[in-house]
Amino acid sequence: MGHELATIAPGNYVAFTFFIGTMAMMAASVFFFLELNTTPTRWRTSVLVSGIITFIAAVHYYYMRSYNLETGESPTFFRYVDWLLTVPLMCVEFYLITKKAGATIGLLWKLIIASIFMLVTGYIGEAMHGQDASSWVWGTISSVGYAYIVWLVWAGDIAKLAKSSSPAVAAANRYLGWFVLVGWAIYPLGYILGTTGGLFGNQMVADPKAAQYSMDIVYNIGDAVNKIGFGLVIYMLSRKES
Ligand SMILES: *C/C=C(C)/C=C/C=C(C)/C=C/C1=C(C)CCCC1(C)C
Repeated sequence: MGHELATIAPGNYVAFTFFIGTMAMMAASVFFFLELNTTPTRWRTSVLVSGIITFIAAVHYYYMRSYNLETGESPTFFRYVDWLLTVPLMCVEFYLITKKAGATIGLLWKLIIASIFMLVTGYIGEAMHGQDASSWVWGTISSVGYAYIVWLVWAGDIAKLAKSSSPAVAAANRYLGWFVLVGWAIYPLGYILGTTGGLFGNQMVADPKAAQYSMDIVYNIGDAVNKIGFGLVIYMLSRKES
């Protein structure tokens, strides 16, 4: 095979969502970066981090799109590299909005370590055990890290600090909390769909290739909703409190 131009065939929804994902992440990054000019100083770092999150995703999506198009495979490794960079940055957003109310670096580390734990164990389950029954064990272990983040944001220190902060910060934390509780729950769903013959010994999707494809589509939707959604919540906060 020479170097032919890979094109997206009609009906190839996987490649199409990678393409749309690239565009959406790029557009969001341009928006957040350009809006920095008119963002009050206090919120500039937060909006900058929003732009960095979607920019990192845009670069990965650009790569994952061609990887998927040319190999027909899931870009699992680069998916997790993307998440390992962007999810800790989403944790930084929680720290930044509650910093004025007293959030410590120690609290930021709790969030970051929990997110890395969630992602590394998820990667082990997906990349090494995606075809066997122990994938559900890794998925469950990963969910412990996820549950801890949900708890910190809804009931733990982040929730307490946000409540003691301004009404705008408290409201932003609630919105972000919904993204973490509902938006992030999209990912374990993709994980279950992609686990061929592994989850509780059941095959969710009969064809291994179809299982992989549905997983990628679900992850791509999750990323667009969560990364851009997070950024917009932060952006709205920066406009409410100026
Ligand atoms: C921008 C990317 C984001 C917000 C990615 C979030 C990913 C997760 C919340 C993944 C969670 C998982 C579980 C809770 C169990 C199964 C394995 C994972 C890694 C898919």
